Amino acid sequence: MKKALITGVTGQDGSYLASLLLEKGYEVHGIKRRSSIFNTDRIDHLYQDPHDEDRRFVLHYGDMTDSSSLVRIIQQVQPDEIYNLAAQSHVAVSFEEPEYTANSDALGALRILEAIRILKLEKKTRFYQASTSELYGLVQEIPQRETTPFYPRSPYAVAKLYAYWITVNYREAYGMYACNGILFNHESPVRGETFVTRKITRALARIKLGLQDCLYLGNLDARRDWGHAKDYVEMQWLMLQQEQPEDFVIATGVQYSVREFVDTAAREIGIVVTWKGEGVDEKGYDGSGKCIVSVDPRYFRPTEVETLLGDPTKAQQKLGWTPKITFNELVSEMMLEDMKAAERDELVKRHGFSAYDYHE
Ligand code: NDP
Ligand code: GDR
Repeated sequence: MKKALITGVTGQDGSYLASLLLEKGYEVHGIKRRSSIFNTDRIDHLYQDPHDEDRRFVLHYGDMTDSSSLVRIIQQVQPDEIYNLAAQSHVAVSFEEPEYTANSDALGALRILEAIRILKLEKKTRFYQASTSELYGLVQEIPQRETTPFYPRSPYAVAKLYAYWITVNYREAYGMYACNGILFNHESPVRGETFVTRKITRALARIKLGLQDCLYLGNLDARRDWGHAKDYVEMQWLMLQQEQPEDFVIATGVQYSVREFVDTAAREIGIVVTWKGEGVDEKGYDGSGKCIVSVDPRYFRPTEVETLLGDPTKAQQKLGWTPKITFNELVSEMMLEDMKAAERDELVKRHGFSAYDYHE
């Protein structure tokens, strides 16, 4: 039975990848970090009792900033494959926490690669690095492909640039099977709530049910190539199954603006969007009960990535990979799940909890 180790297993991609690898018969180990509250919501459905001798899903405490924990876990697990998904992954937050972002996202990748080398696992353990379209930043070519020059535009992207090159360097220097997936934005119903897509679907659902009045956003004209996380983790696995390690762009090849995402999501639940500045007052509310979307400059970034559009030709030709889930299907699934969550919240707000419910 193959063993895989996933850093960032509690995140969006980690949860989809863990499911996929368990379906494929792997023994899956995940690294979670210590938190004062439960942080395993996305993988609770995969939980297996530690007393179960046949369990194939095991969690370990560790942190990307703590080499000793990483070496200990890798030594104990002796994985065939490591998927390095852990990161401070929010671009805007990286301007607030640049040093921490560099430590976890750049040096974190180095720590894993060094652990593989120190433990003499270079020939056994294959390594996947979660690289990103943010590397292209101020784009030098449209669409972006594997050969497009990088121009990172945030502390997050600069940290990921280091991780990208250290992965290439360990492949060349030590003959390791190490590769980069340069993934364009991918979303899902379990996308973090502060990324723009999930922020939009969550807010529109709550506005529809009267739980919230207004959705405040930053740059509405930013354009992204949005795919579905479920499709993209399949590619992460495929990249580690090739004869030779190589880097791949993973994208849909289609882009939309943030404004178009809002419109598509609003249409999905039949609400009308009123944009601030179009017949609304300075609070962004026109009193008509319509959905109000207002621009708040606090969400602008010091340096913005205006447009990203990937060219997935190499992945299509060499990995036989094409995304299955369309943009409209992605938005529809996210809207549906956030409507269900808002309906639950609205029910609680309307009826509250009673002692009777509690004891039942
Ligand atoms: P998430 O933010 O959903 O998940 C990040 C994961 O990393 C979480 O499990 C988080 O733990 C963990 N983590 C963060 N810091 C540390 C640390 N110091 N030590 C250990 N674990 C840590 O990201 P996604 O799942 O969306 O993305 C996965 C990876 O792919 C990331 O590296 C991201 O940068 C990259 N990427 C993502 C893209 C996307 O569109 N989603 C596109 C391109 C690249 P916790 O749950 O406790 O916060
Ligand atoms: P991104 O994703 O920065 O591309 O990084 P995000 O969803 O945060 O932003 C996409 C675009 O939307 C604009 N935007 C807003 N963004 C947020 N978060 N909140 C807002 O209110 C808002 N309004 C407009 C942003 O300015 C930006 O242009 C994601 C992460 O998953 C990274 O880890 C990953 O590497 C890249 O995708 C590929």
